[in-house]
Amino acid sequence: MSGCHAGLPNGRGWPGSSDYRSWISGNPRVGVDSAAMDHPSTYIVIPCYNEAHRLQPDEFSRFSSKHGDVRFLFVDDGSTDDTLARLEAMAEHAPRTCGVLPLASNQGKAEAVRQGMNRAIDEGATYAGYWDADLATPLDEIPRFIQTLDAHPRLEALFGSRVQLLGHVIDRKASRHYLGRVGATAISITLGLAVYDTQCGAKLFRVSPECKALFADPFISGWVFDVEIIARMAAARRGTDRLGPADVIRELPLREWRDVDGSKVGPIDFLRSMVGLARIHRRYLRR
Ligand SMILES: Nc1nc2c(ncn2[C@@H]2O[C@H](COP(=O)(O)OP(=O)(O)OP(=O)(O)O)[C@@H](O)[C@H]2O)c(=O)[nH]1
Ligand SMILES: [Mg+2]
Repeated sequence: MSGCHAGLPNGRGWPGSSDYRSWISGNPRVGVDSAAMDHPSTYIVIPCYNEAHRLQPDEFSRFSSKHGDVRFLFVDDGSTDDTLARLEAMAEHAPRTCGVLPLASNQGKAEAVRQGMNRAIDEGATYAGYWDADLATPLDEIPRFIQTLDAHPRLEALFGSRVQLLGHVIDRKASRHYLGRVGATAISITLGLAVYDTQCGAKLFRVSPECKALFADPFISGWVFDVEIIARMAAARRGTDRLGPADVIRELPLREWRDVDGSKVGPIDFLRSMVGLARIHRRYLRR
């Protein structure tokens, strides 16, 4: 049997099936080594919309050859190019570490990530997160995310953060950087939280009932759905004795991040994001 099936309609045959479950619990018939079985299973959702030209199958297979405990779940968001065919080929080539969840139509990154996270959680992931398909954040950062969640049981989520520090390579166009800083300041004020970078496409969550709730309902904010996740967490914990987002989310400064050409996010999305922020404030943060 294979761990993942590629591109079957409605995820049919995807590892929700009972034989997949036996795979993740270490069915000896499929030869999963015991080290991989003992380690928490991490799912990384990769939202893909018309990514045929930016996908780097070799990079995924290089990473997987070293880290068989990390599973990639590619969500094809109704792409109109060859993305789905390319993803299916990857999953066929590496069924233990790659799977494809095809969405029938384009629904936007937020919904694609949400669908992927729900699938990962349903499949029994211990940690689940998402990563941009352009690999602006290299896959080699993933193990550090896993190790940090392993080492700090109090933490519920890790957000990759693009901070330029000596010895780190953060290669970002100046215009994107400065616009990003304006947006980040608005976000920080809206949340009332000293967060530096909510918009980096590299995040990992500890799966729990609360994590499940964070992704249960469609987001109302479009591209700033990452901010909405924090706002949902804040709203759920307000008035309880539980620690707030500042104590359970940590930003992890990335050692490497490089802008990759072909971004689909433009200035109009910046304006839409500001509207999204206002919606988030109204729905979750106004007291
Ligand atoms: N599902 C979905 N994903 C999208 C859509 N547009 C972009 N994405 C995905 O979102 C991720 C980020 O998209 P990019 O176009 O690289 O965004 P970016 O402008 O580079 O954003 P930064 O990397 O944060 O600067 C990629 O994995 C895309 O495939 C969309 O309409 N739907
Ligand atoms: Mg990008």
